[in-house]
Amino acid sequence: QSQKISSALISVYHKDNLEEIVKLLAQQGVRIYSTGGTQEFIEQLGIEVVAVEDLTGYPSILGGRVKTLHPKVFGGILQRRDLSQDQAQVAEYEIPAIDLVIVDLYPFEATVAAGGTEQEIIEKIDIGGISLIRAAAKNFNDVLVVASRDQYSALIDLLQQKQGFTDKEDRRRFATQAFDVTSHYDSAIFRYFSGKETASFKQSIPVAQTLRYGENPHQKGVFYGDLSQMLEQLNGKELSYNNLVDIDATLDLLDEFKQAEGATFVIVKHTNACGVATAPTAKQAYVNAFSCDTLSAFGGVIATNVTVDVATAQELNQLFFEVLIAPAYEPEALALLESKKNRILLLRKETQTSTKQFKTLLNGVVEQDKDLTTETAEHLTAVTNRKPSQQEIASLLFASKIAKHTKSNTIVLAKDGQLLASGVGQTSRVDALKQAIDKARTFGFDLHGAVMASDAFFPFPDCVEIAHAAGVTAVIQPGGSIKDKDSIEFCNAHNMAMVMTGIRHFKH
Ligand code: 93A
Repeated sequence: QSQKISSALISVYHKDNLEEIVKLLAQQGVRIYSTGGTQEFIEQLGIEVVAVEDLTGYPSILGGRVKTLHPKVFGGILQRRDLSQDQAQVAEYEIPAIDLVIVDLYPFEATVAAGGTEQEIIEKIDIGGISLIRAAAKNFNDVLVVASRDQYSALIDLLQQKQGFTDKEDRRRFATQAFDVTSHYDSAIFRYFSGKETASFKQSIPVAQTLRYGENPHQKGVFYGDLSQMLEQLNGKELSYNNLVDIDATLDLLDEFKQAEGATFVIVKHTNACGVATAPTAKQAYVNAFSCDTLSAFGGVIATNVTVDVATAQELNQLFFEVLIAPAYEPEALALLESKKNRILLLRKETQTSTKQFKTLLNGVVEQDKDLTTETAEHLTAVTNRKPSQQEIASLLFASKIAKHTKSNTIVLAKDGQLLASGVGQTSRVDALKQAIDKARTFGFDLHGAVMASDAFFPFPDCVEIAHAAGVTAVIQPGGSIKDKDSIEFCNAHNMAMVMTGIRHFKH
């Protein structure tokens, strides 16, 4: 309901832009109470103002630490105008109502940013001001609160438009902003005390680690989270921002492959796989993964789901890599690998990675469930006359796991538990396929009998045409294009097998 503002308490650190407001309030016959510095400022404008000391009957004490913290002030703000018990009490104790509270808090963050001493910073923790804001916001039913100078122009508009009256919606809107101000203020104090940064979105992550830098040396970087729950570092330098990004992508991909199906090695560069292989032994899996792209593997992040033995360590030692992650290392293998000081060796612990993903954009955060759907043989619908062989089905499922973790648009070519090549992050699917074929040839692979996986449907039959010409015999894709029929017809005419999954795996 509409209520007239009859009294206001103004306590502001910065006095700028206050003039217009107090003049307007004075014009509208509002009684103004104020703290020391603010009171002086208002008096200088020739406007009548009541000192808060005169209201409370107490001076400002402890060097200003206690100015407004008094029942006459908080009783004035928090009294419920429509509650007879409250009104009886304020009459008994002679507590006048306060209808408007304007506060500009002590500049805590600015004092920290300016490199103030501990004592200066502590003194800038506002106690009375923040309490005034919280009290007024709590009692938005009766009180209008202005918690920051950013809201001055909104206040002026409101005072002018409604001639000193406010509606409950107005007061609730201002209260909402007030709680934003107080929570931000207290978060800044927490950050200072804990010596840590906290995530800018409202998810409290207790542990933060300052990184040497972000993606590039001129960018600052912080990791919010507790890495020690997932990984134990056995050797090497401090993990960098880019290491963390790649390790995350590497583990997500590796987790697609179960140990029971054989030893798997994945090699990742810039979040995309440049080598993946599953084989009966760790050494064979590594050798096959490495042979996929012997150039890109240089400086990569490598992970395996089996113990690193001596034979595998000897192979690994011939490559310069950045990070190796394994569930276990044979002692002798570890000794061999540790001989190169800088290389980072990590022991994977048995922890689940989070099922949620966040990304900042447009000054906000988007959240989504992680893509945790993995195709199995039951997901596959054969849509061609020729059904894929058991061997092809195994390769198709293998390829689709890699495609799911590769930047879109992607095409993955694979055969018998080995990634042959992929096209990554292309703006067209045809480009992704051409890149994959070209790469496979560069590293000496014969694509005859290889399979192709696509993260999303084929809008035209061009991809199956090009794949067939390169030797590909079976294809896995979600399906769902209005031109699926054209791709299927081409496959039927050329003895290719195609399966559809109905599951798209964009990764942008
Ligand atoms: O030290 S305080 O936390 N103690 C108080 O009781 C109190 N009341 C208002 N600081 C307090 N304030 C703050 O004083 C306000 O938030 C504002 O920033 C400042 C205004 O003081 P002055 O009017 O004396 O310049």
